[in-house]
Amino acid sequence: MYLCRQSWRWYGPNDPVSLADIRQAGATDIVHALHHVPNGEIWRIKEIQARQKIIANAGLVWSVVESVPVHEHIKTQTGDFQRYIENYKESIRNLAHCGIHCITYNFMPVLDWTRTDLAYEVGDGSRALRFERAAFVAFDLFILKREGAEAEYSDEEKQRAETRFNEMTLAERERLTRNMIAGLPGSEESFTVEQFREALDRYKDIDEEQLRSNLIYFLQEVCPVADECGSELVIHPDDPPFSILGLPRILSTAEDFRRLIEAVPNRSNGLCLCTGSFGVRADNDLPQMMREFGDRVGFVHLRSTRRDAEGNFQEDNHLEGDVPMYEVMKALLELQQRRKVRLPMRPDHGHQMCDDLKRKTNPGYSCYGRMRGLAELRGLEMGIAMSMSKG
Ligand code: DNO
Repeated sequence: MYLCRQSWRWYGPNDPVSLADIRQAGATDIVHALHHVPNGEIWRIKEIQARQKIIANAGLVWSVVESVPVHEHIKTQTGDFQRYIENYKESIRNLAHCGIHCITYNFMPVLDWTRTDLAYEVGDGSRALRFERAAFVAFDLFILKREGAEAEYSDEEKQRAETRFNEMTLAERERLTRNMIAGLPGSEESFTVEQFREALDRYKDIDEEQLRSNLIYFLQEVCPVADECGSELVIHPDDPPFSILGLPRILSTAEDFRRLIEAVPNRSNGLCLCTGSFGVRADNDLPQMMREFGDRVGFVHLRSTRRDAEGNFQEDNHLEGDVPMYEVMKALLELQQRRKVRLPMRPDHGHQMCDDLKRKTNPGYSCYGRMRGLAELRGLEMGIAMSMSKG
């Protein structure tokens, strides 16, 4: 049987979850990035190898990069973007030289993933990441005071946001601001409110079609290099999978990815199928996406979210919530047998729980929650695999 490669995101030597912890959780593969290299600069072979060595010494293998960030100038096609594209090509070559062929990236303007609450207490006392619509709208209208924002929300939403904002203490407002713009783990960017307004401003003339065409241009440039290296560039979907703060978003649905592979059919143009991100939209049929894009899926993030009618969502335990994990896993196993490959998957996010509640952790990336997630996913995988192999 071709089973998943069980992987785990590690943030580097300062990550409170050590490589030894990860090994004990049962993962074999590491998902990692050179977070200290500034966005846009080349990842040098020596630096990649130094990290590989640390990881190998712990009995693990660095097999996926998450992420080589795409510089904002590439997304907006301004400034020195052509140089950043050349640098990106060089990083692809250097990683391939070191035997690393799976590279994750995203094309979300300004912000990477976004949540309003990083410690939302759920019923069992553990803490989850949450996106609360009213708090989000309150941030937009009353903290950021974005021009034109009012026109984008219904009267009911504005009312709810105002009530919510008035109820917040100063400390809560500050925390919300930090959560929104100070950069979640892996985001690589953080802002003050003023800088954030400037960053948004750079997109005022860039609509969805323009951003999509900039992404296509980028891929037309880098994919031939990745093809040549036998590497894959797997795009991570928008999180949340809809436009926020007036910014265009172009990888939120199956149709978005379909358009991308039609425009750039190169073998290396792949997908990081993140069930938690896509799963926030009820119109994303995840098992079907796994089947349809099976040949392009190079990396899988498994997690679940639970949404409600008001547009809030929170991260759920891996086998609960709105993501049909059994169907997703079955489709993933089927495609691996068909393609005769073992794809890396990682338990994505996890609640802050048990001893991690007493420690400082990277939001979403604490040890126990992910360990629980991986254990559940591994059991699910084995159950399905056994019943498949027995006919
Ligand atoms: C969040 C992550 C994202 C992801 C990037 C990929 O937990 O899944 O930050 O790494 O969007 O470029």
